Amino acid sequence: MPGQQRDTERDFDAVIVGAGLAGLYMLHRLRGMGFSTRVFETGTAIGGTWFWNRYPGARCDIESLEYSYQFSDEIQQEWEWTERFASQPEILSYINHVADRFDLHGNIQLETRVEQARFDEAENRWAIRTNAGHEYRARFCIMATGCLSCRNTPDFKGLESFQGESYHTGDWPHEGVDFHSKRVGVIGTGSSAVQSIPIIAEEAEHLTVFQRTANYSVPAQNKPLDPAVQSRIKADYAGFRERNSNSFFGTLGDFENAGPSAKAISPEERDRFYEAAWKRGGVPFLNTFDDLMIDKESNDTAVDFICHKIREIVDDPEVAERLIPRQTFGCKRLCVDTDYFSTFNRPNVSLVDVSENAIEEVTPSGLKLADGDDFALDAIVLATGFDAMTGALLAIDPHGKSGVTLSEKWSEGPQTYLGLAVSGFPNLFTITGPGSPSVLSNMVPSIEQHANWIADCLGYLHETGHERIEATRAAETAWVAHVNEVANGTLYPKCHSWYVGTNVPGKTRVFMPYLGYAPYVEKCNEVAANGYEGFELSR
Ligand code: FAD
Ligand code: N01
Repeated sequence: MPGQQRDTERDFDAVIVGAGLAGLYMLHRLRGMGFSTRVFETGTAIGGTWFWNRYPGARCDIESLEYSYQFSDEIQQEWEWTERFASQPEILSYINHVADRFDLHGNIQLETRVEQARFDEAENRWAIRTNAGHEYRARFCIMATGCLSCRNTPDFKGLESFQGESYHTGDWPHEGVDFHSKRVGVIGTGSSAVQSIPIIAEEAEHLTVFQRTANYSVPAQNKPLDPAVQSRIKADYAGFRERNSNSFFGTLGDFENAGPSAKAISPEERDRFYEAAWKRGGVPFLNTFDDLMIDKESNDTAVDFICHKIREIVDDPEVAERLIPRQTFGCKRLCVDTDYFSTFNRPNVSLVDVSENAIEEVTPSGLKLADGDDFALDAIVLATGFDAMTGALLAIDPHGKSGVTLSEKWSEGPQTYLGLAVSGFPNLFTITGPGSPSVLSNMVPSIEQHANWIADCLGYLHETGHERIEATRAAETAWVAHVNEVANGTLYPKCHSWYVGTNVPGKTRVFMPYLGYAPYVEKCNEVAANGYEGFELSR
C-alpha cells in the first residue's frame, strides 16, 4: 500500500504490464493516489497498438474526438485533431503528448518483457520476472497487455526461407517500407489489410492479395475535421462524452438510427437509410437498425445492400463475386476502408482465393498454394491479425493460488469476473480483459472505465485495511454464463472470427467480449457500491 514499499527499485505497490493507452492511464491514476508503480513495456517506446501498427493507412475507425481520453479536460480542449479518423502517427503523437504532460515516462521501463508472474500466497504479493532475468515484487499486478497486441503469424512452412522481405502489419518497420518496383503479396483481408492494400497498390509494381475469407467493409468517408465541428463538440465535451457513454457500444459516431427493425419498412425506404449510412461512413452502419445483429432476415438486408455495392464498384464480375462475403454481416469485425473495393480495378492488383486452395508454403522466391500454383514475390505482408484478447495474457501465463496457471484455468476458454479479475488469481487485474466490452466498444472510454474502477478498488482496499482481493468462483461462473447468454441472443458468435478465437489454430471456441457497454458500466458501479460484491476481501 502507499508508502509501504521496501526495495524501491524492486518492490512496488503495483506493477503494470504494457504502456499503451491502458497502462499509461492506469499509471497516472495510481501515481496520483501515492502508489509506487512501475510499468514494464516490451517496446522501445510507449503507445502500444499505435507504436506497433505503422503499416500504410493505419488509423482508427472510431471518430478522433471520441477515440481519446476524457480524464483531463485540459488535454481534451487543447488537442486539435486534424481528421475525422486520426492516422497512426497522429494518435501516437497524442499519446506522447499526454505522457509528457503528466510526466509519465519516469515510471516506465521500456524494452522489458514480463515473462512470468507468480502469486506468493504467504506474502500476498506478485513476483514478476522480466526477460532480463530480474524479479520484481508488487502487491498488485495489472495486466494492460492489450486485446490486439499478440501477433498471429501463421505457421507457414518455409517462411524463414523467403529471400525477399516479409512484414507483419502489427510490427511494421519504423522507417517505413518502399514497395516501388516490387511484386508484393498481402496475406489476409481483415481491417489491417483493408486499410493497407489501397496504399500498397499505389506503390507496388504488382500486388497479389491472398484472401481466405471475403470481408464486409464500408467506406470510412474520412476527411479533414471541420474546425467548427470540433469547436462545437469542445463547447460541451462532457455532454458529448455522456451521450456516448450511455450508448450500447460507448460510441455514437455520425449515426442515424432508422428504427427497431430492418424488416419493418419497405425495401426502398430501407435502402435509403443504408445509402445514407454508407455516405456518412464508418462502423455505425452496423447500428442502422436495432435488429441487424439479432435477426438473420434483417441482417440479410444489409448483406444485400453491401453486396450490391461491391458489384457496382468492382468492374470485373468474377473478381466482384470473389470479394462478396458469405458470412453473416457484422459477426466478423466490420472493416472500414478508403477505396478498398475499387483497388481491385487496378491493372496491377490481383485477388487469389485461398479458402479452398490454401497457402501450402512460402518458398525462397514467393508463395505456393496447395494445387501447386506459385507466385513470385519480392515482399510478403502478413496482415494475419492477432491471438486476440487472451494471447498476451497467456504468453505470461501467470501462476495463481496453489501454482495453478492461467492456461490451466482457461483450458476451456477464458473465465473472468467482469473481464477485470480471475478467481484463483488474487490481486491480479486485467484491463479490457475477456468478458468485458473491450473490442466491442470504443476502447478508450472502456480503458478509462477499467482503470478508474481498479484505482478506486485499490483505494478502497487501502482505506479499509485489506491486502488482498479475489473474485469468487461463484461470481465468475455467473458472469461467464451471462456473457454467453447475452452473446447467444445475437448473431455475433455465429461465424469464424477472432471474437471466438477460431483464427488461431487450436484455440477454444468461445465468444470473448461482453456485449453492451452502458449496462456493463452500471454493473461494475453496482459491484463497487455493494462493497465489491462477488469478490472476497481479506487482510
Ligand atoms: P495496447 O495498445 O495493445 O498496449 C499493450 C502493450 O502491452 C503493448 O505495447 C505491448 O508491447 C505490451 N505488452 C504486452 N505483453 C507484454 C509483456 N509480457 N511485457 C511487457 N509488455 C507487454 N480500438 C478502437 O476502439 N477503435 C479503433 O479505431 C481501433 N483501431 C485499431 C487499429 C489497429 C491497427 C489495431 C491493432 C487496434 C485498434 N483498436 C481500436 C484496438 C486498440 O488495440 C485499442 O483501442 C487500444 O489502443 C488498446 O490499448 P491498450 O493499452 O489496452 O493495449
Ligand atoms: O486481423 P484479422 P487484422 N492463410 O484477424 C487472414 C483491429 N483493427 O489485423 O478471415 C490465409 O481481422 C484471415 O483470414 P480469415 C480491429 O478490431 C482495426 O486485420 O481468418 N489467410 C484474415 O483475413 C480488427 O478486427 C483497424 O479466414 C489467413 C486476416 O488474415 C483487429 O484489429 C485496423 C491465414 C486477419 O484479419 C484485427 O485486424 C486494423 C492463413 N493461414 C486492425 N491466417 C481499424 O480500421 C490468417 N489469415 C480501426
